[in-house]
Amino acid sequence: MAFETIIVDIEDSVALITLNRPDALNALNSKLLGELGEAVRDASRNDKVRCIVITGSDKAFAAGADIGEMSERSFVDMFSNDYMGEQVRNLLACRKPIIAAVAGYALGGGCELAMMCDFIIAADTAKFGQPEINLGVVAGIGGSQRLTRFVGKSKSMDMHLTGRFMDAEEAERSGLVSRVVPAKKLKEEALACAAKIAEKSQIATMAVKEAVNRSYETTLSEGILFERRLFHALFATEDQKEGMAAFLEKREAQFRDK
Ligand code: CO8
Repeated sequence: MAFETIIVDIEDSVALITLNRPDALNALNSKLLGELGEAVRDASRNDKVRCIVITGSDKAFAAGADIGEMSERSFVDMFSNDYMGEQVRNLLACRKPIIAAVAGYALGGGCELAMMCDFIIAADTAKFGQPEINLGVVAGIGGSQRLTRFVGKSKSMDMHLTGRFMDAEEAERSGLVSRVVPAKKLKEEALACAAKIAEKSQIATMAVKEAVNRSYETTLSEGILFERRLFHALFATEDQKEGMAAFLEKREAQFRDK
């Protein structure tokens, strides 16, 4: 399927989705977020795909929601049409792992999109921010909630209230990103990481995603119980038998997602 605002490349078991509105620093308009949701849904349904990478350009992962598209809208329009609600739900519905590979600006909705992915690999050029305050608004697709969980209240308040940017080093130190790599190697490192994940049992990677995400939604004891039940349940899979047998036989496991 051909898209206008993103490019999808599927190689082996990894789908690489590149945001592609270079003239607007990949600003997220309805078309782009709609196409991204469709591409992620297609990848979810494609048995060949086992991990997804979302990336942007060297200059910008995404510089936010498209200000030109939003500026003249009314409250009634935004509210009654639930602006961007459906597109975001499509992204979050994906059960396969999604890595955000971020170089350059990840601002506003761009930072929020990166945080909606399962983890973020940053280039040393990455700059994160929630500068909506400068436009007289607040974050709209999870920034105030997710950034606070990633970096804590004090730094999140600082970012949202001042609109300042955080560089890659600070983002790693604060727990926003999992690792920082040289900009030139970003795509290569993200794809290698995705390929490594793609080698695992898909039943187990889906279970990991559900378990870790549950930690944001529930109490510690409920989350730990949920995790233990998932752990027990995986003993019903052939992949658990294969994984443990392979370790004991000192060989590579051959997972079959069964
Ligand atoms: N929307 C629309 N166009 C943009 C955006 C944007 N967010 N960001 C950049 N552009 C465009 C510029 O207008 C410019 O276009 P043109 O060449 O036609 O004038 C082009 O991209 C290049 O940008 P600059 O010339 O400004 O490039 P600089 O290198 O000088 O500056 C910056 C780069 C610092 C990233 C600057 O462009 C900037 O500050 N951009 C806006 C950042 C911002 O405020 N982001 C938050 C937007 S609001 C938001 O994200 C709310 C999220 C929740 C909404 C819920 C639905 C998604």
